[in-house]
Amino acid sequence: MKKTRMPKINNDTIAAIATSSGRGGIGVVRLSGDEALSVAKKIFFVPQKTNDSSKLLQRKSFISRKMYYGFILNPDNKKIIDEVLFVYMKAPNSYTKEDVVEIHTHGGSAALKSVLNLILNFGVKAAPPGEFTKRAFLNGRIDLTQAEAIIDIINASNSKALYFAASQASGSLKEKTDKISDKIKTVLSEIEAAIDFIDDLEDDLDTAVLIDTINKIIKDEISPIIRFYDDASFYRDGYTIAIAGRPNVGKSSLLNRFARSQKAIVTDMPGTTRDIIEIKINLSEIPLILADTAGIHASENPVEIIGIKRTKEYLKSSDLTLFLLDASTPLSDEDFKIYQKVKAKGYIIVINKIDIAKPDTLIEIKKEFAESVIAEISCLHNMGIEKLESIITEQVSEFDDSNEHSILLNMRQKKELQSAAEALQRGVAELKGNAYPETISIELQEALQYVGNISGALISEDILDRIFADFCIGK
Ligand SMILES: Nc1nc2c(ncn2[C@@H]2O[C@H](COP(=O)(O)OP(=O)(O)O)[C@@H](O)[C@H]2O)c(=O)[nH]1
Ligand SMILES: [Mg+2]
Repeated sequence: MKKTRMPKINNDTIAAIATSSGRGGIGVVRLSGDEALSVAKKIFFVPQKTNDSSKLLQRKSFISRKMYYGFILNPDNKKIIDEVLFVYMKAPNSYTKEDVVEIHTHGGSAALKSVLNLILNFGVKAAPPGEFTKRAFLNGRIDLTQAEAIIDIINASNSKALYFAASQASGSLKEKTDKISDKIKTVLSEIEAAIDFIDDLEDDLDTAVLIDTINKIIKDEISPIIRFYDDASFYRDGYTIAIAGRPNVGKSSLLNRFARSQKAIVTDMPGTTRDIIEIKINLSEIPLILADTAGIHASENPVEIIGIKRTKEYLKSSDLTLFLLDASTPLSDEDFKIYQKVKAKGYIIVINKIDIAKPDTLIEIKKEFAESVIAEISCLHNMGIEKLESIITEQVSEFDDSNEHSILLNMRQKKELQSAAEALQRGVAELKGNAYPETISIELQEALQYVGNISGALISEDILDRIFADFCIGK
């Protein structure tokens, strides 16, 4: 496998607005690089007396990590742009390990942009997305798993995602991959020792023990983390729940109840909903994507037919279905047809309109779906919704996310781990076939490289660029 040297750091001084756009109490402009302080100093002025902006002076020296109060002035016309706080963080004690200056302005975009423009006029470069964190990585302050965890912290939409991202930012994944690497290295050293001394692998190497050790690395260390990615990826991406049922059972009404607003049109006319309407909510800190769908029935209307086709596709891809039935009308063939589509995956039977339920229908439904989880609700009168929410939460959070393998990988990290496992499997096959130790060694080295890619020990520049392109500007 091609090994690449660590990319070089570009030493230009960079600057960006680090806070998100829009109005806010404060906003931060951040600079990093050799010229950060010398440039920022040119536009920062402090009052001679507290609360008196009539006499402003340029400050010559700054103590690292001390907050200074003052004003940003346009150096050309000496007009005040904003009242700010100013902090200088001397290398290497900063986010990037370079000299960093942060200017805390008021949070309107005009103030922030004006300050940034002044800085850029001095030849400072506008930072591309992720450039600050990339420098933190290239300067060795954090490894790649920590850098990627910072994106996840920024993107976290719920406390669980935040928890996993924060534990990764403090090094949990790095610890894990180091452990896996160490185990591979132990096997590798035995095989490499054999390269120099023997011709016949079987005589001198305990092949059975080595095979067993490698299999254990795959089974006990790598596979559980990959499995956790598959099971828990909804913490990152959201858990998709389709609301399905025949026309007029109250699907759109239920979506609106979850949304706590009128997202979907509700009428007493069957076939109102044609497009799939998705909303995102957090239920007990689990991010859910709920989808209102077109009522499934035999329709002649070409638009509705397209909607029904989309609904059927959505049902196949969603994680869970809320299968709605109407307590006020007897079960129909349509209900059973939909049930056939729904039952292959996780579903909850939701009986709606219990405010106008027909006792016979209720009994019939409960008998028919005796084996299923059933919730009774009235969308119209907001009854049973909280109970339904807790049933959903129970179903979704059934799996264990508290063991040592509970590390929420991203797609890139998962692929590297998978490739490592495949390389190890090839190693096992070769051990079984009594291949030359050199050949087996190559597979194990490849596995090591893949594991190493996760923390970024040896990684190419284009992969790095792709990773950091996912960041926001100013981070
Ligand atoms: N009585 C009663 N009517 C309801 C309830 N939920 C929905 N409806 C009514 O049923 C009709 C169809 O509702 P809608 O949400 O559009 O159903 P959809 O076609 O499945 O999306 C509307 O007139 C709603 O007001 C309920 O719990 N009780
Ligand atoms: Mg509808």
